[in-house]
Amino acid sequence: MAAAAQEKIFTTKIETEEKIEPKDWMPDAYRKTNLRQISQHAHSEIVGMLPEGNWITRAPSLKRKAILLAKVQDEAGHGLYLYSAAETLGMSRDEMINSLHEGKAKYSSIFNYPTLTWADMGAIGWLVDGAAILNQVMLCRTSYGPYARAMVRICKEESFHQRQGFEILWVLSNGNAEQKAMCQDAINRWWWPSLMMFGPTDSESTNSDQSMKWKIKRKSNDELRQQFVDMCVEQVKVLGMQLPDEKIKWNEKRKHYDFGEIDWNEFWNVVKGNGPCNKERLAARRKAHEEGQWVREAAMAFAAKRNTKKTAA
Ligand code: FAQ
Repeated sequence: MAAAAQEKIFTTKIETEEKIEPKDWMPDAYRKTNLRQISQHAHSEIVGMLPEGNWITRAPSLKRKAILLAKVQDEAGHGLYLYSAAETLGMSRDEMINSLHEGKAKYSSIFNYPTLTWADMGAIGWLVDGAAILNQVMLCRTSYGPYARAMVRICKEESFHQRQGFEILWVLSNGNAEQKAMCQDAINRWWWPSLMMFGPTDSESTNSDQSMKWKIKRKSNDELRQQFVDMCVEQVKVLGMQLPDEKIKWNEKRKHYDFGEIDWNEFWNVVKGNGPCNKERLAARRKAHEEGQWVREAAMAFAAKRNTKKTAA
């Protein structure tokens, strides 16, 4: 079929909300943008296991340990669904993982901050998973079929993650003076980095225009960030805590909360690899990958043996 005719079918599918599937013709740039975003998203899930994994052995009770363990395992699962979705676009998982380990691929800036106290587990669940959900609910309707379907299941699990985080903070906020202070301190440290998760402001977002036209993204970075601020301002009241921004104020005209300026220098510094934990995170990922080599080899040998038996039968 002629290129123009193929492009017409693709454009019509986008316009009529029909999903683009792996075997469909798609423009190269559409393939590349999806691959970039989905693989970055997968890397974020996998690197995102590290800050919380740090607290599994130090969780304050067996129940908290079991919940945190389940949450961190969920993140691994999310990474796997997303790597599988990205593989349908023609890049192998090995290539994606090498690119992460070589420091070439991006992952969310948020995971380059340290987890200093138990309250950070609450703040990550409430704020980080909360921000992730807003973005991911929109992605359940993204135009690339495998990505949209992966997001449906991920969102269900993320909403459990968010609630468990809020509950950790709720317990601390009803505790003694030290626990209340720990809760406030975690909110103070995670608030601004969580706002940065939505990406640069719309005027600086290089990919947004095209991604919105292709319906990969359905809402802009600033729209989602505003939705997040509006949601958190109400939720923090339940905790009896404060968001660390004196400029938060209801704007009757906009029907949204105004908020202070994000430190974009900090954001770009972290994205470029110079955040508080970037080097530590990549070193931990590389080490885990190297130490897991024998597991991958054993799994491959087992699969090959099973296949030989099936062929012989
Ligand atoms: N960090 O033109 P835009 C989670 C980069 S999952 C690092 O606006 P785009 C679950 C961006 O890649 C969290 N880099 O880009 C969990 C681009 O660079 P490039 C992850 C960032 O793609 C919870 C450049 O800046 N979620 O948390 C960031 O249109 C708890 C220009 O930006 C997703 O990945 C950033 N924050 O919009 C796990 C969702 N923001 O690639 C464990 C899917 C921007 O041109 C524990 N991704 N950059 O070199 C998206 O929705 C989009 O990719 C955005 C960025 C919204 C993140």
